[in-house]
Amino acid sequence: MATKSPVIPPAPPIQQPDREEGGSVVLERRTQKAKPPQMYQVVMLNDDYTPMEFVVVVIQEFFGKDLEAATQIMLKIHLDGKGVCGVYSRDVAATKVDQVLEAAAKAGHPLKCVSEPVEF
Ligand code: TYC
Repeated sequence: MATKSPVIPPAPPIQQPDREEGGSVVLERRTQKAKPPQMYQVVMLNDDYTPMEFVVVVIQEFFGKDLEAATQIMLKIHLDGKGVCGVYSRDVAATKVDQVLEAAAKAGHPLKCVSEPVEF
């Protein structure tokens, strides 16, 4: 006696989510992208009195440079009249300026630096 195998009905087709023609989904573009924050460079100024060694130590201490990099920056300031020691957010740059001016005043040197917005 032959046994009949059960008849399995075909599975219904799987419903796909609605898509644009070509299968791509278009996301709405934002009208305006967020601007990156304005950055500030701390510029140190040359003078005739502050010892080179003091400037190198200050650049190492407050701008995280090694001896080699700090010496290069100091020499650039000495030769060109000014040089960038670092680039930071506005508040951090202002703090760096305060720290340098305080250290210089304490040591009796006229060393000056300023912070200015970075142009791009
Ligand atoms: N010109 C100074 C000198 O000959 C050295 C110096 C370098 C001073 C950089 C300030 O920001 C400065 N002793």
